[in-house]
Parts: sequence; structure tokens; C-alpha cells
Amino acid sequence: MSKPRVLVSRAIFPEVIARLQEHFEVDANQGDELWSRAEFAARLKGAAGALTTGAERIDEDALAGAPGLRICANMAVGYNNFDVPAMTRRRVLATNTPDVLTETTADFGFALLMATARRVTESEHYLRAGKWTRWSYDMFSGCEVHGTTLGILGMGRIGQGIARRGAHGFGMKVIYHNRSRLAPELEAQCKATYVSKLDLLRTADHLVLVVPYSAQSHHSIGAAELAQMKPTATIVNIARGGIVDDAALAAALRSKGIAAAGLDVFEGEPQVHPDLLTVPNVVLTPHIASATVPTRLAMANLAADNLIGFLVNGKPLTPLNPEVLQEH
Ligand code: 8YV
Repeated sequence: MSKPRVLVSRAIFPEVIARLQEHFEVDANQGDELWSRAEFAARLKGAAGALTTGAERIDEDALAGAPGLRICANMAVGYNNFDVPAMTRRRVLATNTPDVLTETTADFGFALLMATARRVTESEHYLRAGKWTRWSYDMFSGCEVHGTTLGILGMGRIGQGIARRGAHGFGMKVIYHNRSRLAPELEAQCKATYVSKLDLLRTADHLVLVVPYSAQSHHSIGAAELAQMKPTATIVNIARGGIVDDAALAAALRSKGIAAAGLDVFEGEPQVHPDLLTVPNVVLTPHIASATVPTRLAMANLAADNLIGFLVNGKPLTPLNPEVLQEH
């Protein structure tokens, strides 16, 4: 019997490809370039499964061209590239990679917060440019971190990880806003207090965005929200690009409406809004919050386990639309 065909849309760990090859005929992108939408669609045609990385839109169009498709396994916790209702209608299982990246991503959120508040990259550029000739009492004065108020928008697993780091490691007062309040025991673990979005914006000294992207959360932070923030505040985005209106943020940074920003994700990435590239008070990183070898390997293995679990054994590990399983 021939093996089912599985698509792997971007180069990933060879050992994970080898695991998939034990069960499937694997069509893997070996290059650095993302397949075009047309090429991805053509390759998806005869596939039973796909391992995607967040950049490939799985919508009605993509699904209509791939009637044999049964599962798309995203190697990411975010899955805004999936139209889950459309996938459910077409009985295509969607899976993501929660938990395995939580602590690593929270570490990076804190690294970006620290680098932003303490002007780490800006001062390094100054040093590398040979401009450091003397000590000065006010050279690269940054924002205090310990003991300040940490605001978190989106209090899922990663948000809670950042809250714990702030509260327990840096003695910060933690406030958060989320669609729903955390259970009291989780609030206690994070030492976090629920506030309205307006209070969050007005009170936070450092605001970290960890909210999933959706039509509802698009531009959650725009000119109006930035205007509510303290001019001494910083903002960090490790969620998704579209959460922030990047043009409005660049304008607020330039006019010192807020003190600084740290961004790992961008609207239209890998393109970056040109205005963000010319303001000094922003730290920019290329979507690397989950990028450590153990974590990326765990993500790739979990995506592979979902493909194998479902297509071989009928038991995926982290389904997003489990109702599809009942129908199979
Ligand atoms: C991924 C991420 O590396 O998990 C997510 O949602 O944003 C990152 O950890 C990225 O999406 C590529 O898969």
C-alpha cells in the first residue's frame, strides 16, 4: 500500500523529516524561500496532511483545491493563518504547538522588555560606531524595570509566564487585561490583578502584548490607545504584527508619546514599516521569540506527532477543532 503524502512547507530539522518519512511520502521544501501560494496550492492537491509554519493561509480557496487533505499541523502556537471554521466544514483537522514554547517565549518577552527599557541595542550601536569617548552621568539613561508596573494584554500561557517573571523575579506589580479573568489560583500564582483595557494602558510602565491575532484584535494598539499611555512607558509586542498599528507606533515613538518599544513581530513581516527603521527608541528582532534549538525541535516534533498521531493512529495530540475527530 502506498504511503499517504504529507507536505512540509518550509525547511525544518532533518531528523523530524526522517521521522515523517517512516510513515509518509514527504514533499518537503528544502530551500530558504517560502513556496508561492500557487506552488503551495499545487503541491497540496494530492496531500493528506501538511506541516505548516504560520505563513501559509489555509482558507476556503486552499481547501477547495485539496479535497484529499485531512490535517494541517501548524508548527506554531498561533494559528491565525488557519480559517478553522472552514477547515471544520471540510473536515480537515487543525493542530498547533501549545505549551512546548511557553517558557522560552516568555523568556524572550522579558529579554525584549529589558533591552527596550535599558536601551541595550541603541547603546551597542553607539559603541560599535566608535562614538563612546567618555563616561557621562546621563548617557543612555533608560527606564527602571524592577518595582515598576508590568501590564499584560492577553493573559494566556505565555502572558502568565511573563507575569511570573515580572512579579517573582523583578518585584513588579502586575496588571492584566484579557477576554476573561483568570481563575483566582492562577491570578495568585502570577500575583496579577485584572483591570480594564483603559486602566492597563494608563497605568502600565511596561506593556507586553501577548494576545492572539484575530479580526477582533486587529490594531488593538493604535494611535488612540498609544495616546492613553504614559510618555515614560514602553511597549513590547511578541504576539502578532497586526495587533499593533505600526505606523501609529512609529509616530508615537518619534514624538516621544511613549518612551520606547520592542518588537519581534510586524505587520506584513518580513517587511518592516520603514518609519520603524528610522526611529532610535525601538528594538527590532525578526520573529525569534521561540527560537532556541530545544524549543524549535519540540515544536517540530509536536507538529510531526500530530500528523502521525492522526493519519496513522487516529489520535492527534493537540487538535484545535476536535469535532472533526467525531466525524471520522
Ligand atoms: C513560530 C510563533 O516560530 O508559535 C508561534 O505562534 O509565532 C512562533 O513561535 C512562528 O510562528 C513560525 O512557526
